[in-house]
Amino acid sequence: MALSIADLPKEDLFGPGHAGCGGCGAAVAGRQAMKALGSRTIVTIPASCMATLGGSNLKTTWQSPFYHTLFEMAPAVSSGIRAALEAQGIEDVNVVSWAGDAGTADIGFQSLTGAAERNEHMIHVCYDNEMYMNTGGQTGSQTPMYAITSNMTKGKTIKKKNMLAIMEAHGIDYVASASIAYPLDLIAKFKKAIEKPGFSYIHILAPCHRGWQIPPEKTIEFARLAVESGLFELYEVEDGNRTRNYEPPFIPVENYLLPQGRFKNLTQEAIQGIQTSVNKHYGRGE
Ligand SMILES: Cc1ncc(C[n+]2csc(CCOP(=O)(O)OP(=O)(O)O)c2C)c(N)n1
Repeated sequence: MALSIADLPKEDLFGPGHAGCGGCGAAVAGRQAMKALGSRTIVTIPASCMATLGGSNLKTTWQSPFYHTLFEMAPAVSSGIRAALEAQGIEDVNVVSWAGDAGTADIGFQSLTGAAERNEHMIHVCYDNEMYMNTGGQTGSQTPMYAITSNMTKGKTIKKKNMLAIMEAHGIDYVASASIAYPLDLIAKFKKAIEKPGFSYIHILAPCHRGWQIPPEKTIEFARLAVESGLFELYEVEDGNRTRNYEPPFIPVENYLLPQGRFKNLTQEAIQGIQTSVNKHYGRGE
């Protein structure tokens, strides 16, 4: 049966009172995910906005243990925590590494691929804001082509690396994409991941209004436009079976791209190229 809002716990185990920017997409993702994960969860977070906004010194907004790791190693630390829990016979704790796109796809990739290869009993979350935001919005492998960043001021010249496909290729228990604009879908995916005996990977599109150069109150709206245009597909892979969770209405990609300041250099030719690749991906006519 489909999940409904009435099924969700009222308590918030992440926020309010976090130290992030108003309109932070990553914080919304944390709040939504914790509705499924619950307080019997240990979260490891590498260097990122989420590490900072989740608390520092004696304050934390996570209502569950949260461990700030070095940049390269959240999945390795999670693996160690799972081993320690197992050694103590503790089975009712979710172990989650929660990283930004750099902590997942770039600087953190070696520990992620190792933990996935071992099919560790854990969930890795990539909250993808498509830039290195905690250090000022630099380009990474998850930055889309053409996006302007603080170190590529004319726009990125290479394509976004497909992390979901890379993680699927590990043959892990569960792979899913999610968006903060579709909270019930996101929460249902966390509920599924908790039940898996091995490794789950959840990739959440979580816009950053500063990097994307959009109004802060439009974070959710842009997370939705990405999905509605078909540029960010909601799907999951279980036991090798791929399911699309939402059929987008296919609004034109330019409705999503052009209002964002980071795409202000987009040419009509580039927009057409992006639209063509979306059409091709979904098997739609030109
Ligand atoms: C080994 C290492 N290199 C660089 C840094 C500096 N650093 C801290 S956070 C960060 C960017 C993190 O980007 P991402 O993982 O995408 O998360 P976001 O900041 O966007 O939330 C960088 C480069 C560091 N702490 N450690």
